[in-house]
Amino acid sequence: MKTYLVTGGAGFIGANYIHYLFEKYDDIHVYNLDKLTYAGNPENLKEFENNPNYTFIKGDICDPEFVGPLVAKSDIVVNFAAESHVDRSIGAPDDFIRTDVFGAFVLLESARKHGVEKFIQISTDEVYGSIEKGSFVETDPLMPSSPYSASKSGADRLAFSYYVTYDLPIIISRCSNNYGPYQYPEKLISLFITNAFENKQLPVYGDGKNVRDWIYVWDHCNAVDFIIHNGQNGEIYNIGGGNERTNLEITEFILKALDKPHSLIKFVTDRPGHDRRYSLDCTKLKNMGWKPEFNLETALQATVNWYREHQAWWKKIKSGEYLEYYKSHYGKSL
Ligand code: NAD
Ligand code: TDX
Repeated sequence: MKTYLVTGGAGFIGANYIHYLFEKYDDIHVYNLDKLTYAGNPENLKEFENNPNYTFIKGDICDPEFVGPLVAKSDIVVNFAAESHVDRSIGAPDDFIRTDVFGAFVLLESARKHGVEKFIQISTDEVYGSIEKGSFVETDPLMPSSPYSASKSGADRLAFSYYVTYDLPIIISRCSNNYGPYQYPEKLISLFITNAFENKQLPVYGDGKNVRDWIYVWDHCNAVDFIIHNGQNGEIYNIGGGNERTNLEITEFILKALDKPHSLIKFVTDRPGHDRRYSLDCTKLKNMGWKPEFNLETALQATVNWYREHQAWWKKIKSGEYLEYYKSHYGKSL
């Protein structure tokens, strides 16, 4: 029986990862430590509420008193908890520095004190910055350009330092842009699908030609599982979907899938410091035997279908009803 501490498990990728774990393993216990910020939603894990192998704990990764006993009980720590939206980091960077950097530090210190079998720091492709041509390999220098990616870079390198200095069993993953079920409707794909359903405009930043490499969230979860079992301590692994598309290409796909007109597209002022292109060289992971399973067009269509079938989920979020509900159930600290 392995015990996992998944932080940020009520968010988009963390929730999918917990679904993934319970689909794959019977003999595990999962502690899900999540602060339930605006992005955390326990509804994402409703089906596990009565599962004796699942424990949800509302708490902050920045609080060592809280984190210590949980880390002490866990074999594997997977740190997804973060402020994750670039636009929010431009408006108010404070929480990004606090959670993404200091929170990672608190988790690492607890791991140093109590010992763990594996500590996975979920980093991101954004730490490399933008690249015009070619693709980044794991040894390339970090050139983050937003307060979000700079915070993630801080945590990424701090985690590495705990491997070098304290010999902690750290592995760092750097994944590209995820899409799929349970994504908070503020990111490109989840926002545009839900806006299109409501016949609202789709705000494309700048000329819409920025390129992202899209990966279905299930493939990301699968890659994290793969590196836990096959990765080497102290190593970094790029995880990419191999699906580079411009934002306009993604937007057009969504409009077509929903049979909505192009007139919903609205070109708006560009994001400050907007990275032009992200691209990962994933040869390292490929040579170890991992590759993504999902094709972009099929999985994006499945994602559109998921949002069609789960309108109550995202409408509650978009209307503000969700925040009101959790404020009354979990107190004022949202
Ligand atoms: P998300 O914003 O949907 O979820 C983040 C979760 O962390 C939420 O449930 C939130 O409540 C929780 N959280 C925030 N602050 C916390 C704190 N102080 N203590 C405990 N919990 C806290 O984010 P996501 O898109 O699921 O991303 C998860 C991780 O994956 C992040 O570390 C992000 O940097 C990384 N990542 C995301 C992508 C992507 O495309 N979304 C790509 C690569 C890497
Ligand atoms: O309304 C929008 N209009 C628009 O044109 C939004 C929300 C985004 N965009 C553009 C900006 C980017 O070029 O779409 C692209 C994708 O934007 P986001 O969905 O905000 O993602 P990005 O900024 O690329 O960062 C994401 O991928 C890496 C995640 O949010 C990060 O958490 C992850 O680390």
